[in-house]
Amino acid sequence: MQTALLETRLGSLPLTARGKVRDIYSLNEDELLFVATDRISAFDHVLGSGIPDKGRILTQLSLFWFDFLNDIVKNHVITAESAKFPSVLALYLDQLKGRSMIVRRAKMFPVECVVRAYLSGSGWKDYQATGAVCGIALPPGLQESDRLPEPIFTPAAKINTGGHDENISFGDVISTVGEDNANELRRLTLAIFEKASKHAESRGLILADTKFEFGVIDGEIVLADEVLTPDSSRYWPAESYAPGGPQPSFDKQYVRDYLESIRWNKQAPAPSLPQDVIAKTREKYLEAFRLISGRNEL
Ligand code: Q0Q
Repeated sequence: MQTALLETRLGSLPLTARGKVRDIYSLNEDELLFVATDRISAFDHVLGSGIPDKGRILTQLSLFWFDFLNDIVKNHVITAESAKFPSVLALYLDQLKGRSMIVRRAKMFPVECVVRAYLSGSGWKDYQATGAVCGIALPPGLQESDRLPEPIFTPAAKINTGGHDENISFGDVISTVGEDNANELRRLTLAIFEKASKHAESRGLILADTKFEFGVIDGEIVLADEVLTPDSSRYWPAESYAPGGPQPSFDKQYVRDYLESIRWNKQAPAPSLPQDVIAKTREKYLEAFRLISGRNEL
């Protein structure tokens, strides 16, 4: 079994941000290096084992989607071809190849642009408590995982890098970024989702919800961060869809089932995974890439 890259070490390159799975380094005042490790998180914890090639697979998936959505919105990617990386990265290409991209530094909106076509996760929790999500009233009597009458924009504010985000109203978005930007973020979020979910559906996958991050480059709103990966989206296998309860995750179900089987109390330190769960989960990421991109090779 290949080894998983759990941590990047890029010498003196300044680390800008470290998420659960991705690390961002500053190359210069206009460019950042975005690296996707093989870390995997479940129940808001980074697990003790990585999934070999997960970072490469999800990076290639993001790149597919950025290109697929180019007719709707520009993005922050400069290049993902390591042969074009600056010489300062020459020593680290073995860590970076296929799992990193150089992006334009953007002025990021402090809003997680979430869109939901199905009732799940925090949306289901808010609906059970209030009959609404982010102030959007929904029909009574919906069950968990029900398809919504139409996809809804359900923004969130980042509380801190580690924890949960908090669902906010569209009015809160207006207060944060102004009315024009709020309308444009919602418009772009819904337009991107419509095109992406139709493509996913044509490949046998339900795109239940996803999260976009946008920024401004040269006065223009661009799509940033990662896009439509299983880490930022809920993908369900269409053939097993059955509303009335939680759906099997396309990519993390083996992990979740294992963690339930050992009765993990969902407190740190998060357990490691057995080899067969790692191998099967790697296969699911490859399957998602092949299904969505139509390509067999990374
Ligand atoms: C930027 N992030 C997110 C993050 C930790 C991602 C900073 N083009 C950009 C981007 C992007 N994308 C960012 N800043 C300036 N220009 C994105 C929240 C944090 C790991 C991965 N943080």
